[in-house]
Amino acid sequence: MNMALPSRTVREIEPEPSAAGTDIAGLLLKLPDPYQVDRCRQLLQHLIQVIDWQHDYLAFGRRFAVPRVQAWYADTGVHYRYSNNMLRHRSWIPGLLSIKADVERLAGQRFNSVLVTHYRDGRDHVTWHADDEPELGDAPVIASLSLGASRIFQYRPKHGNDENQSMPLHDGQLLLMKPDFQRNWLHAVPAQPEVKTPRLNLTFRQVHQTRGRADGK
Ligand SMILES: O=C(O)CCC(=O)C(=O)O
Ligand SMILES: [Mn+2]
Repeated sequence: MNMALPSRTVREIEPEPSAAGTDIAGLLLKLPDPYQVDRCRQLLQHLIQVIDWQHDYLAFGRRFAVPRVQAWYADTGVHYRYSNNMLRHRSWIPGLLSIKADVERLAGQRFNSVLVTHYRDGRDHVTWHADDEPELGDAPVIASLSLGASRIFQYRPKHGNDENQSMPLHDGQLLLMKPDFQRNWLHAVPAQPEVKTPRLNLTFRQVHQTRGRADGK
């Protein structure tokens, strides 16, 4: 995860609808919503309860917290270093496996892992970064499902002085991030103190570099 400082003004861009979904500048694709509102509410409550949330990270021998809580579920032997913090490997649970199957069907892609992020309220956020770690391969496709509170998703080119762009991500929305998005752009979910309710974001990923360990941890 490469961090950069937030700044600059915000510009809304025009999405282009197509059969597969709504294309945004060839970088992002809004796929059809996988679930109705009631199902989204159920999933939000269920996942908040059953996920084995990680509240802090161990890096360079020190423990520290980030302004959100997260969990990493993946196939056995699949590991991922995120912002230099090794997330603890968790084995799939039924709730996440069934969402994965729905997301894979809509995205037309297979995934072997998911990073689940719990924004407990509008104070939780994630700063500018790209999900461009080598283990995601040269052409990472990431499917991002949002549940719960609507939050602003910002993005901007890695290089140059172009304006920030932004769009809201609402309850139940599924967004496909295409390879060029991670290669050439940064993204962030800024703090919105006025938001008082939780949001979950599930980013389904295909990790290529795996390490075999007998215990799968
Ligand atoms: O919460 C979101 O919509 C994005 C989260 C994100 O950027 C990530 O998990 O890498
Ligand atoms: Mn990201």
